[in-house]
Amino acid sequence: MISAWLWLLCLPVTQAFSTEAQPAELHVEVPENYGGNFPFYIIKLPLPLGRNEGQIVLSGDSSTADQELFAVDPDSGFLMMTRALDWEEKAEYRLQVTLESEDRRVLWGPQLVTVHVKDENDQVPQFSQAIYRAQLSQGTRPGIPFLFLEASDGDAPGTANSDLRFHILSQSPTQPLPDMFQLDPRLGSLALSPKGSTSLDHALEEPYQLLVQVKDMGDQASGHQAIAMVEISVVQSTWVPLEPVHLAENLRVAYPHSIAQVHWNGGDARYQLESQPPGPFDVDAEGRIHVTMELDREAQAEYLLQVRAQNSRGEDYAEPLELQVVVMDENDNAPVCSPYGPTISIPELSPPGTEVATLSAEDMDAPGSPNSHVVYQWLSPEPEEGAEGRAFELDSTSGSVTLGTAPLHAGQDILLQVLAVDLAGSEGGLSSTCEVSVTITDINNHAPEFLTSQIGPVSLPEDAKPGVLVATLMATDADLEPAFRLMDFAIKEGDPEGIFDLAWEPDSDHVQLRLQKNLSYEAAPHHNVVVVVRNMEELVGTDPGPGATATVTVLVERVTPPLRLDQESYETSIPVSTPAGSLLLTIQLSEPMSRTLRFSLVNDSEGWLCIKEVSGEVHTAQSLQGAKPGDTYTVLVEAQDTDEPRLSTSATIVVHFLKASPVPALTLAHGPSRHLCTPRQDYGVVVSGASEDPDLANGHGPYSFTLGPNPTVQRDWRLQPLNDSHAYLTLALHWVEPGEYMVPVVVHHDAQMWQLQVQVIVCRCNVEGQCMRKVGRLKGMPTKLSAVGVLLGTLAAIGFILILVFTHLALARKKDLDQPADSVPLKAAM
Ligand SMILES: *[C@@H]1O[C@H](CO)[C@@H](O)[C@H](O)[C@H]1NC(C)=O
Ligand SMILES: *[C@@H]1O[C@H](CO)[C@@H](O)[C@H](O)[C@H]1NC(C)=O
Ligand SMILES: CC(=O)N[C@H]1CO[C@H](CO)[C@@H](O)[C@@H]1O
Repeated sequence: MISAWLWLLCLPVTQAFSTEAQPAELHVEVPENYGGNFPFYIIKLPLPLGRNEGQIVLSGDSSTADQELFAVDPDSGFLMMTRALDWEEKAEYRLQVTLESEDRRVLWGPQLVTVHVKDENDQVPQFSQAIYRAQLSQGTRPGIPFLFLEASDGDAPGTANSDLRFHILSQSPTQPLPDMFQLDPRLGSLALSPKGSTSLDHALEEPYQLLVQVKDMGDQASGHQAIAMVEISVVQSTWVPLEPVHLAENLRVAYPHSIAQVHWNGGDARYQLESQPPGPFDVDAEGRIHVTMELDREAQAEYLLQVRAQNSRGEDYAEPLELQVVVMDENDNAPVCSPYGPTISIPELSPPGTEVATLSAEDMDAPGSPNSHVVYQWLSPEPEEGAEGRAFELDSTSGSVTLGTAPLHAGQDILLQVLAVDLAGSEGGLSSTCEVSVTITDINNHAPEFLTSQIGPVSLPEDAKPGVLVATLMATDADLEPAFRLMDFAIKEGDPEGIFDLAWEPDSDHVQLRLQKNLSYEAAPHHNVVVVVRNMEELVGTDPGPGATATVTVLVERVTPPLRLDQESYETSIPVSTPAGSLLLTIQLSEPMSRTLRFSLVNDSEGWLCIKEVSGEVHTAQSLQGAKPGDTYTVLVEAQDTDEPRLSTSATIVVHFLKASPVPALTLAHGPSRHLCTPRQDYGVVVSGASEDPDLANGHGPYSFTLGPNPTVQRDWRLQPLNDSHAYLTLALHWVEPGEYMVPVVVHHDAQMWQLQVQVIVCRCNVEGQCMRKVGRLKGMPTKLSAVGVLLGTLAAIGFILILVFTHLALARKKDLDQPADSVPLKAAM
C-alpha cells in the first residue's frame, strides 16, 4: 500500500478536479511491469457525496478485458488497477466512469479517465540479420555508405529505451588498417573510412569480417545490446570509363535503343543519367543506357552523358562515368541558297571578269564532310548555240559569278539559275536552285545624232518675221536611260549675227531652228547654220561623231517692193502743131527710191513720141503729122527695174490732140537780158511768161516753162518755176564758157505754147557779182551795162516788129511748126 500511496504522490499535476457539474477529463500515468501489491490505487475520482444512492459504472473504450484490469472502489472512490500493465501490449487506456440510478439513469458523469502506461526499457534491440554480407567495389568513395545495418527495439519510440547506437566492435583481418570502415552510430550506415579508402587497393583477397553491436539507451553506458556479423568482400570496380559512342542521325531502329551499359558492383546501386545538353537518353535499373528517339546532328552533334551509381540515399558511390555520344552525319540536308536580295545592276560594257555576285549555299550537314561539300552548276541561262563564250562565268567551287566574254545589252533582265549540289556534285547529292536576277543598266555610251546632216536649202523671204520656224531637226540617241537621252542643242557656227536661235522642250529629241532677227539679202544672201547636239550627261567612251552636227542651209529671197508709178495713166493735151522735141510729161515712181528704172514705149505705132530711158521724160519725137485735133493717142509705157528685170510695170500715156494755136506756136518773146557769173553763183535770171501779145497773154491759169529740146541747152541750163507766171533760169553746170547765150524757153499757157529766146550773158564776175568784162566785147554787145538798156530797147523794138511780121507771115503762109526752135533767125546759142 505504501508504494501505491507514494505513487499517488507522484501523480502529475495534469490531474484536475472539477466542479460537480462539469467533470474534466483525467489523465494518469502508471508504470509498466509494476511489481508491487494489487490492487493498485491509481486516482481518486471526484464522485459526488450522495453516491450511495446509485451504482458506479466503469466502461472502457476497447475490449471488456480492459475493464477487468481496472475497478472503482465504491467506498473510497479510487480507480484501481488489478494487475501489471505492459507498454508493449497497450500503451494507453481510455476509461469512462458514471454514477447511475437503478433505472440506469445517469446521475453523475460520465467522467473520462485516460491511463497512460509508462514505458520501461524492457526490450532488447534486434539486428535485422545475424550476418550481413556486402560487396565493396574498389573506387568507392570514403564516407559513402554501401551497407545499412538495421536494428529494432520494442520499447517506446522516441525514448532513450529505443534510442539505438551502432558500433563496430572488431574488424578482421586488420590489414592493411584496423579501421578500414566507419559505421554511423545512429544510422547504422557502413562506409569506407577515408584511410581505408586510400589503402583499399592493398586489401587482402579474403573478405573482411566486422563484429557490430547495436545498443539502446542512446549514448548512455547502460542499455540492452545485440551483436551481428558483417562480411565484406572487396571486388574489382566495374565502374570503368566508357568509350565514346557514335550514333548515326536519323537512325531507324526500335526505341529505346541501348547504346551502352554501366554496372556498379559494390552495394545496391541506383543509376542516374544526366545529359549535357539535355537529350533523349536514359538509364535503366540494370545500367543500360538508351537513346529514346532519333537524333538530329544538325540540332545537336554531340552529347556528354554522365551516369552516376548512387546508394539508397542518393549519394554517389564514385565519380560519375562520362559517355560521349557523337551524332554521325547523314546527308539529310540540301544546300540552301541564301536569298540574293534585290536585282543586281551591272553597267553595260563592263569588262569580262567583272564580279556580278557570289552565290552562297549553306549545307547544314557536317562541315568538312562530303555531305556539306557544295559545288555550283549552271542551270540557266544555257550557253548560246555557237556563241564564243558565255555572258556569265561561274566558279563552281566558290560560287562566284563574273561577266564572261559574250556581250550584254543595256536593258536586259537576266535570271541566273545555279544549282548548288552537295557531295561535291556527285550522284545522289542533294541540291537546290539559287537565283540571282541581273539587270544590265545603260551607260551613256551613245552620243545623240541628227537623222539628217544636211537640211535645206530652206528659202526664206527677206521679210520673214522673227520667230518664224526655219527648220525642225530630229535627233536620236541609242541609249535607253532617259537621263542619257536628254539633249542639248547649240548653234556652233554660221550665225555670228545671232539671226537664228534654237528652241526645244527639255526632254524632246527635236529642236526648232527659228529666225530671231530680220534677214537681209544684201548682208547675206544665204546662211549655213551648223547645229550641234550633245547629251546633257557626260558621254562615256567615244567622242560624238559627225552625226552630232547638222547644217541648215537658208537661202534669203530678195523681196523688192513692186514698182509703182505716180500715176496709172498719164494724160496730156497738146496742139497738133507741137514741135518735135517738146517735153510732154515725165514718168516717175510714186515714191523716190534708190532704184534705177529703164523706160520704154511699147506700142508707139505712129512713132510720135520718145521717152528718155532713164529719166522717164516723154517728148514728141517728130512733128505730129497726121494727128487730128480731138483725137486721142494712147501709148503703153513700160518701166523696168534695171537690177531686177523681172520687176516691171506699165502705164498708159493718153495724148489729146488740140487744135493748133491760132498764133504761131513758137512765139519769140524776148526775155530780159541778164548776166550770170561763171563759175556758177547762186542766182539766176527771172524769166517772165507774160507776153505782150494779147492773144498769148489772154487766158488764165499758170504758165509753165521748159527748156528747149536741144540736149546741149538741157545740159547747160536749168529752169525752175518761180511762181505761176515766172521761172528762174540758172546755170546747170558749174562752169560755162563766158559769152552771150540765147536760151530757148518753151512757155505753155492754157492750150498755147510758145518759145522765148532768153538772152543771157555769162561772164566772170568780181566779188560783188559784177561782170568783169573790160574789153573783148562780144560781137554786137555794148561794153557797158548802160548800153544794155539801149540794146534791149533796140531789140525789143526789132522783136516787136518781127512779131508783127511773123504774125503776118503766119497768117499769110501758114508757117510750118515743125521748124526747130534754134532755127529761128535769132542768134542761136553756141
Ligand atoms: C525688221 O523688219 C520689220 C519690217 O520688215 C521692221 O518693222 C523692224 O523694225 C525690223 N527690225 C529690225 C531690228 O531691223
Ligand atoms: C497701145 O496699147 C494700149 C493698151 O493695150 C492700147 O489702149 C492702145 O490703143 C495701143 N495703142 C496703139 C497705138 O496701138
Ligand atoms: C503773180 C506773181 O506773184 N507774180 C510775180 C512772180 O515773180 C516776179 C519776179 O519776182 C514778180 O515780178 C511777179 O510779180
